[in-house]
This record gives sequence, structure tokens and C-alpha cells, in this order.
Amino acid sequence: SGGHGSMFLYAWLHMSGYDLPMSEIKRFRQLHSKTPGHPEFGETPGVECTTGPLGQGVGNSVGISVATKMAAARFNTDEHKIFDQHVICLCSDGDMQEGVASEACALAGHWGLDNLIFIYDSNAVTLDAPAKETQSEDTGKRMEAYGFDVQEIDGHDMQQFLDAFNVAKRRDNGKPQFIIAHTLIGKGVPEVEGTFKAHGEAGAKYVDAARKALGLPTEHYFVSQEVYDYFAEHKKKLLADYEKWEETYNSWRTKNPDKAEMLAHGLERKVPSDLLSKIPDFPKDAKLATRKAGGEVLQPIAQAMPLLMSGSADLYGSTMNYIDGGGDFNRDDPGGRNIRFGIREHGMCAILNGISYHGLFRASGATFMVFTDYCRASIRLAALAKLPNTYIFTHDSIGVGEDGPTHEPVETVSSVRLMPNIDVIRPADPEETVGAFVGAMQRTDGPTFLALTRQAVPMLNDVDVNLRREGVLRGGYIAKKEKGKLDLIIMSCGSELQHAFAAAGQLGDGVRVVSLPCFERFNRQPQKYREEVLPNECRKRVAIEAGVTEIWYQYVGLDGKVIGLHQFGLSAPGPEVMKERGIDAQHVIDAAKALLQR
Ligand SMILES: Cc1ncc(C[n+]2csc(CCOP(=O)(O)OP(=O)(O)O)c2C)c(N)n1
Repeated sequence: SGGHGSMFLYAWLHMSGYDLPMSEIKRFRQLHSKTPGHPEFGETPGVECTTGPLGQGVGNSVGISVATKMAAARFNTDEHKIFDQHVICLCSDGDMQEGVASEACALAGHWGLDNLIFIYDSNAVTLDAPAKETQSEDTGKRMEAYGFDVQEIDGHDMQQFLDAFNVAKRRDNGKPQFIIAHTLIGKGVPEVEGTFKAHGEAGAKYVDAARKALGLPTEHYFVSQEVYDYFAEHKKKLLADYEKWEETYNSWRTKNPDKAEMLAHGLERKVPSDLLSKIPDFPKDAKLATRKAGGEVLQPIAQAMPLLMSGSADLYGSTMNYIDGGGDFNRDDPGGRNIRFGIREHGMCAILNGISYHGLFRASGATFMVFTDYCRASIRLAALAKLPNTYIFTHDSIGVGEDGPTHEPVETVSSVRLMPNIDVIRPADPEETVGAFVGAMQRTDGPTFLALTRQAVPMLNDVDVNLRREGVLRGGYIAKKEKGKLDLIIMSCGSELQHAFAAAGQLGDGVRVVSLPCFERFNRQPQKYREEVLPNECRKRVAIEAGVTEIWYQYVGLDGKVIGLHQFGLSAPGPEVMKERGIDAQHVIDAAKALLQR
């Protein structure tokens, strides 16, 4: 988890025979090397999580452990145990100080993840100072209170470590394992040993002297043949274990063809190509919140995608993303597909990342959208690591109403749009919500953020059902085409698309309505399609969204106008807050008329 120790990890990967040659070790932190400053998933063979922001790896390891428990419950049989691995996380003082680690560890204890082993490098030093300047808690006691088994060792005594590690591996007692390894940072470099000066390059100038004192060769980047031989021998043993496992696996596969197919599809991240058609049309007179529509859409998707799991941070009643009949994941039923995370949004998102790193299950989680800020560090890493998570974040914008500005995300949707490699989809009605969920499932090279409403929205029946669904997959589409010459474009998404339609109805034949539920998908479309939807020659453009306006100018241009919010919301019934803040058709009409008169 302590990703700043990346070279420690790279060195082990190199010595143990991963495809990480010494030439890459020498190119540490250089352009396009396989040894970036902090470990990045997908960049370096053997790196299983992107770490660096302290605490995240702890959460990831809990998520990986959850996934292994789920996998064992879903795929093992009485006769064949194909999944029974341990998950080991090396963590530091900084990791254990971070709140996200506390959230994740509380859940690890609660769920009894007894295949999870933390090795806590307790060197009592952080970056600025000795750790005692900033902590006086007894971390072991804290972990015990969470439900961990705790052992304490001298981290420089390899035999002590091995003994403790083997105890932890064998315990199998319904408790995650925590090994406190007391260590001395910078050991062997007397000038910095045991102090925070051992960080970074402060100790580098003493390294040659330290080598000498330790009796090591003077050559830099030196690994003795003995060490390579040791690992080569160890690899043989592991390969023999692997072959044994493969026998079990092959026999399991022959006897359980359905499970085997499900497993293969999960690992390939296969998504049914006919997912869209598996979701029934909504009744034309439905008047549903998109969160409610989402809950309905989720059910056939969950049936078609048996490895989809769906969690919520104590808000299933509001986020409506419970998989019916899927059961709750817990120590008694690790096969459950719903995960109750409690009020731990950050922990939830770090754990979702872990589930995705594991590589078998499709991870999704839910909370109120305004709490995106609690989740952001993990969401950002999901985007960076290209994890196919789905965030089902509901209660968007000032439509939330009575709960007031603390619960009304006015800047959140746009702030996530600014993040690279995450799709933000803000559907306008139940049919667009179908497209949004299917789009999230179909995307396997990065996360999708679904922005759903608390309040009911009308069905946009004037637009063909398939156009609404498939239009979302393209990110944007012409929802209402002008008759005759194109004079003006109104664009919108989410709960404000209805206002775009209402305004267009008042403004005459030359007005086009464009639905833009997902900027990222739209921007990935070929230029020709984008030009078709938003022709360059039409500069009279109005956008409306109940959120901050800036990001819309990429579509509206300097000649256009955006109706949006420039301040926080208010506590009152949602429609009144919308009216008070000027989010309605009339404001679109006024802006459009001003443009048309130019
Ligand atoms: C969330 C987060 N905050 C701050 C940092 C910057 N940082 C990198 S290393 C470090 C000190 C870490 O101390 P510790 O975890 O004890 O590691 P060790 O001293 O063992 O190297 C800090 C503050 C970070 N990587 N992540």
C-alpha cells in the first residue's frame, strides 16, 4: 500500500522473475519506463494495484479479499476448491493513519476476512517527523478492536517474521491477520537510520559508505547470481504448485461446465451483446425518478451479468440499487451480491477498486452524489487504473430539495467530468437510464459515474425509445430535429432536458434539441457525427443544467448562453428551489430569444 516504496516492490519483482529487467530498474521514474514513481496497475508486470495515495492499498486489499471470498463461495464445490488464496498487504504508518484504511479495516474485521494478512512496517517514522509527533494510539489494540488477530515481531528478524507469517496463514479463524513488524527505517545507513531523513534522496549520498560497512559489493544495481538462483529454484516450486492447481481446475471445469463458462466470461470481462434488449420498455405514462428507473434496470442486467455486485453506503433505500434475490455479502454468506458498506463511502470506493483489481466481478456502488467528495481519491485511482467500476450516485443537484445545500451537489457532476478516463452519464428519463446502465456495463476500460435524480422526471415520449437508449451510448444525439432551417440549438441532460423540450415547443420550427447525457462518450464519436449533432455553422446555442456552467462552453461556444447555477442550493421543496434558482423553460426561452434577435 505504501506506494512511495515502489522500488522495494520493483526490486522484488525483478529478482523473482517477473518481466522487469534490470534495464527497467535503472530507468526508475523515467519517461515510459516500466518503473514509474509509484506503482501503476497495468504498467508493470506483477503490480496488482495502483498505490501511492496512502491508505488506498489497504482498502484495495480488503476489496481483493472480498472478491476472493465471493469467488470461493460462487465457484468452489465440495469436490474442488479452485479458489483459496491469501491476500497480503504491506502497509506503513502513513497507511494506518489514513481514514480510508480505518473504514476498510473495520469492514475487514466485521466480515471476518481471514485470508487477509497485513504486514505493518511499523518504523515509527513518517515524512516530516517521528510518528510519535502525530500519533499516540496503540495501533495493534485498534486493529484488535476491529476484529483482527494481532502479532508483534522484530521486523528485521526473518525467522520471527516467517513464524508469524505462517501462523497468520494457518489461523483460518474468521479473523483478518495483522502483523506489526517493528523496523528501523534506513537500517545500515547510520547517518539517517531511524529518522525521517531516510526518506527520499537524503540518504543517497551515504549509500556507498553503507554498502562498504555492510560488506556488500560496490557495484550499483547488483544482484548476486546466488539470489537469482534462489528465486529460479523457488519459481520451480511455485510452478509445480500451479500445475497441481491446474489439475484441480481442469477436473472442476469438466464437472462444472456452467460455472466454468461464467468464470471465463468474468475474467474476459465479457458483456452480453444483447443487454439493451433484455431490458423491458418503461410504460409510456411512467413518472419515475431516474434512481428508481435505475433500480428497475439493474434487475435484468444483474440476471444477465451474474458476476455483477452492487453495494451501497447505508443508502439502498434511497439509491435503490439492491439486486433482488442476490443476498447480502457477509461472513455467513460470502456469495451475496449486495454489499452493505455502512457509512463508509471512501472505504467503499477503495474496496470496489480492490474487487475490480481482482479481475472477476463487476463492481458497482452507490451513495448520495454529494458524497462523491468523500470517494474522490478512490474514484480517481479507478479512472487512472482503468477499472470498470460503476458508481450509481443518486440525488443529483438542487432537485434534492428539502435536505438543502449540504446535500445538493451543484458542482459535482462537472467536477467529475473534468477527471480523465471516467464517463459521467446523466440520463434524462427512464429510457435514457437504460442506456446509461448498459453503457456502464459495456465499458470495460474505465469507470462510469451515473448521475441519477431523487425527483421524478417525465418520460420523453416524443423521442423514440431506441433513440433515447442508443443515443446515450453515443453520448449525445438529436432529440428533436428542427423543421426547415436550423436557427438555434438547445442542449441539456438529466432532469433539465424536459425544459429544453418545453422551450423548443415555444420557440418555433427552427429549434433543435440535443440531449447530451455523456460528454466523454460524445467526444469520442467521430468528428462527422459530432458535426451532424452540433453543426459548426449554428452558433446560436443555449444549454441548461442545474449545475455549474463552465464545462458546457465547449459545446455552447462564446456566442452561446448557459443557464445553470453559480451558487449553492437551498433547503425547500425541490421544484421551488429549481424555480428560485432560475432552472426552468422560461429562462431558456429568454436566452434563446435574445440570441435569435441578434
Ligand atoms: C494520502 C497521502 N498523503 C500524503 C502522501 C505523501 N507521503 C508520501 S510518503 C509519506 C510519509 C509516509 O510515512 P510512512 O507511511 O510511515 O512511510 P515510511 O516512513 O515507512 O516510508 C507521505 C506523507 C501520500 N503519498 N499520500
